[in-house]
This record gives sequence, structure tokens and C-alpha cells, in this order.
Amino acid sequence: NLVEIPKPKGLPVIGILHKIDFEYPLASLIEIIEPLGPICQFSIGGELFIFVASAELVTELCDESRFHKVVAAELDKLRYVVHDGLFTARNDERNWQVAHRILMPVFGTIKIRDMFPEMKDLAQQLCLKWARYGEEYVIDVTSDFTRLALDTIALCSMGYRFNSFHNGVVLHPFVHSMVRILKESSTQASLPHFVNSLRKRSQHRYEKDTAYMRGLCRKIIQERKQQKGSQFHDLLSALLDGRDPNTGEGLDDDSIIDNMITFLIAGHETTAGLLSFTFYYLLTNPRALEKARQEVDEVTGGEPITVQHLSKLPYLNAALKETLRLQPTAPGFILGSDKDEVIGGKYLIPANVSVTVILSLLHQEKGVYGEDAAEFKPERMLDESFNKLPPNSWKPFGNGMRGCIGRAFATQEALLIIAMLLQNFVLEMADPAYELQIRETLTIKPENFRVKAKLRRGGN
Ligand code: MNH
Repeated sequence: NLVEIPKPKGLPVIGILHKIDFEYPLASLIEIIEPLGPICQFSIGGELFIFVASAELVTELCDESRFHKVVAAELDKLRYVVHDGLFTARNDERNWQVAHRILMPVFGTIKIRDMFPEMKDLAQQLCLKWARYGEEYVIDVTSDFTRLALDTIALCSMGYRFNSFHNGVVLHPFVHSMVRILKESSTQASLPHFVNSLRKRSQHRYEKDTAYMRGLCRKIIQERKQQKGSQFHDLLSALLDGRDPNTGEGLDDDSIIDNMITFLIAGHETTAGLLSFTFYYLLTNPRALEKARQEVDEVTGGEPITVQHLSKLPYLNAALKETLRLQPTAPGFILGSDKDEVIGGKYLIPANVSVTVILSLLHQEKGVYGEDAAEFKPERMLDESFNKLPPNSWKPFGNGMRGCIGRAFATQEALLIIAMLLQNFVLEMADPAYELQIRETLTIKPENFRVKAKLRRGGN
């Protein structure tokens, strides 16, 4: 009793290509997919894609005995830069398992707490910068959060300072290389192979950027190896000293470099987007902002924030979850199976076809979240109601073994900086009429979102 998976109406030769705006591919995809229901399919460039957007179907896809992560599109292109690093490894690659077993304990909540001083150092730099701007200065929130997230992940993962807050508008060359390789990877993913083979200059730049980034990481590794006695508790020391508990083997330098760059790529934009969207929602929902500020004041009593405070901020935590529900900054993930599978009792998923989970649709299913699914209501993400949500209706960190390894890291960083900013500043939109615009790269972030920050009287 198989049922054909719905398709959009397309033109005979180009299909639906004319409906995709390459500046905003995700927004155009959603416009095509949403009216077709919880599952649909179409071809792009001759390849069939299936899209899924309901908790019921996603639950079947998240069964790791039936489906696994597929490395396709941009992720596949990024393999030129980071090979079989954690994020881009194919599901059966052995290096993934070794790195996963070595790194899992290091990314746990307990170990991440050791990185609190480094995170706080950079959060304070951001606060200082905002204080110096003065009350009338129009702050480009997304740009400052991107600097914060980047500097934080670089300092915590390899003890390296990009100093993005010191060098005015000039960013570290590593950052420029990384931004270019991310952009080039998505460009390559959207073009047919023969077009890519003609883009010699872009390819040359891509190779140069890759060599520069890997070279810098190699230098950092060599310097670290010369420093005797380990006073470091960052990720690099775990990568260098870690041994696979199952086999006793460690990672070679090339794998270490793959994973150093991977942390920067996977960890900075997603976190920067989360912070920016959280401020957008708090500033456009004054009652939520007030509740969050009160919670921070009560828990800290106006004292400097400690790592212990962070576990006592349930409302702020819920606001972060609610933000990731409405704006999953990594907007989807791709799964597939080696053999034909049937989901929902009637839809055939042929072997080796990529199935993309579209998170913003999954996260706004009315049957799960109610008629007010599109509204920002952190209350629904407080533990009591969150724990009652149907399985797999909230998946901003992906699924299972291949889900996000940096979740505790991102959560600690986000709670810290938001609490610190609320503690020190009265924040308001620079333009009260601002309507949310979204910029798409590998991730999503608000665009042109600006605020003003006034020091709180009697603040600390
Ligand atoms: Mn993260 C995988 C979302 C922060 C490092 N991350 C994933 C996946 C999602 C995701 C979704 C699964 C992708 C897939 O199935 O193809 N990550 C996020 C979000 C945030 C985030 C929404 C912040 C908010 N991630 C971070 C941070 C780091 C990080 C911070 C690093 C410190 N993430 C990873 C790595 C993977 C990953 C590494 C790949 C894990 C694996 O496959 O073993």
C-alpha cells in the first residue's frame, strides 16, 4: 500500500530550479515544501531529494538501526579541508569512531566547566567593548557575537587568541580564510561538476586558504608539544594526549588538525546565530526580557557570575531552547539508508537517497506545539512541559551518535554571555520597527539587527 511522495509542480526541463533564490535557498525551499505536507520529494540537478517535516516521520528516521547520517552537499565539499574530521566523516569511517571516543568525555558538562575562566575572559571583553561604545552607539549584534563565538572556540580548543575585539575591524587572517572556504564549499555544492572545474581561480584560492589554516594549526601543535608538562585543559591537549579507551590508539597530527578546524567551523556560526536570535526575541518580547533579567539578578545577587550560577537559570535556559526551536541555526540534517525503507507505513525511501530533516518546519508543527507554534514562549521549554513533548519534535542539535558534540559547550557560553549582558546593560532595539531578516550561509543568522546598550545604574 505504498503512496507516492508528493512533488511540487515543476517545469518540464528545469524542474523547480526557477523557484530557488540562491541568496535564500532555505527560505525558498521552505516555501516549496510547506504546502506539500510532512514529506515531499523533488530533483535538483538530476538528483532526487526527499524532505521531511513531522515528528512522527522524523522519529522513524532517527532510528539509528535503520538510517544514518549522510555527508552530502556542502559537508561533502568541506572534506577537502577537514577530511574525516568528526563533522564531515562518513558514517563508516574508522577515524570518526576513534575521535568520538576520545572526545566525548572532554565535551561533557563537567569538563566544559573547566573552560569557564577562558569563556568569561572573552565575555568580559565583549561587555567592556559595549560599555565603551556609549549609550547612543548602534551595535551590530550579530557581528560582535560572531567575534565572541570565534574567539571563545579558538581559545578553548587550542589556546589561541584571535583578538577579534582588539584589532578594530580587522579580523585575523585565519578568520578570513575560514569564511572564504565556507562560502566556496556552498558555492561548489550548488554548481555542477563541469562548472566547478572551470572555476580555476576560486579553486586556487580554496587550496591556498586550506593550506594556510592547516599550516597555522600545525604550528600551534608544534609549539604545544615543546611546552613540557601539561598546564592546559583545552581541547588540543585532549586531542594530543587522548587515547581511545577501546584500542589505546591516539590521533595523528593530521587528524588533530582536521578536528581543530572542525570545532571552529561547526562551533562558531551556530553559537553566534543562537546568541543573536535570542537577543532579537528577548528585545521584541519585553515580558520575557524582564523575566530573564529578574532571574539573573536573583540568582547572582548582583555578584560576578560564576559557573555555579549557570545551572540555576531555568528561564534563560528555556529561552535558549525556544530560540533554537524557532530559529534552528543549523537548519537541517541529512539521513539515508543503505537499503530501501518504508516510513509512515506508506512512503518508500529508496536506498541511498538523501532525506533532509527541515528543522524550522518540524519545530513549528501545530499538532505538537499548538496554534501559537510561531510565537516565542520560553515557558513551553521549561523542563516540565519540555519533557512532555513527543519524541524527536525538537532536534536543533541533530540526532544520536552523530548529533552535536558541542552542545554543553555552546549552552555554557550562551548562558554566560546573556546573563552577563543582562546584568550590566539596559538593552533596546536601535530601530523599534526592525523586522527580522535572515542571512543564510551554512547556518542562519539575523541580518541588520542592531541594538543600543546603556549601562545599568548601580551595575557592577
Ligand atoms: Mn554542533 C554536529 C548543531 C554548537 C561541534 N551540531 C552538529 C549537528 C547539529 C549541530 C545539528 C549535526 C549535524 C549533522 O547531522 O550533519 N552545534 C549545533 C548548534 C550549535 C552547535 C545548533 C550551537 C547552538 N557544535 C557546536 C559547538 C561545537 C560543535 C560549539 C564545537 C565546540 N557539532 C560539532 C561537531 C559535530 C556537530 C564536532 C559533529 C559530531 C559528529 O558527527 O560526531
